[in-house]
Amino acid sequence: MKTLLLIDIQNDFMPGGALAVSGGDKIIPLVNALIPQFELIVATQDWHPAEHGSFAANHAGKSPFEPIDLDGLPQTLWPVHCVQNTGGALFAPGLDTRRIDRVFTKGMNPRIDSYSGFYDNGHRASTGMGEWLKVQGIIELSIAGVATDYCVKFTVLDALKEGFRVNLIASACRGVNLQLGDVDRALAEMQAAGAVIQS
Ligand code: VGL
Ligand code: ZN
Repeated sequence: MKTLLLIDIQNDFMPGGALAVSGGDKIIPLVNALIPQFELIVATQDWHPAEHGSFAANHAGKSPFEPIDLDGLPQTLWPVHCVQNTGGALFAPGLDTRRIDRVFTKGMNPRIDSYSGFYDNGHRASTGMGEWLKVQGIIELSIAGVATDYCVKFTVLDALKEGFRVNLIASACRGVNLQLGDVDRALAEMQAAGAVIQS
């Protein structure tokens, strides 16, 4: 079954959002045009509690984008974003959500971040998405969304580790580029791990 996996296409990652990804809104018409080409549509949502440990605001004296240690793992601190049941966590306006068959949320445990749609950053807990996709008989995923250099990248790398064939639809992804070149490096890393990078 041709399957499209949409990563974190949420208000807070769109221009004007709390953790805006430059050009994030440009992917929406492309994603809407892709949807009719697929039989199964799965989406992830970054879905943090307000007290999440990835938020700089929850660490006295720390600022967004600073590195810290969070429960033994390196963590980049972020602005407060995608808080459960707030407008910033909603799917971006204009995204055609009618054919989304299943949504997997991630990032609910305040002690650990979860960039991948499959596992938290320590591979300590699964979201259930990989198991569910396998039960559906899915062997190949086409992936689009934000951010190329964080949640898209870690989802792609986990999908490959889980044995899925992966097509990354690069034109329908945008990244943060905290450091110049991060998106290009992420694309190279995904390709080296076995993803097919489609424009
Ligand atoms: C993301 C940083 C923090 C993403 C989520 O969706 O790429 N990035 N939380
Ligand atoms: Zn997040």
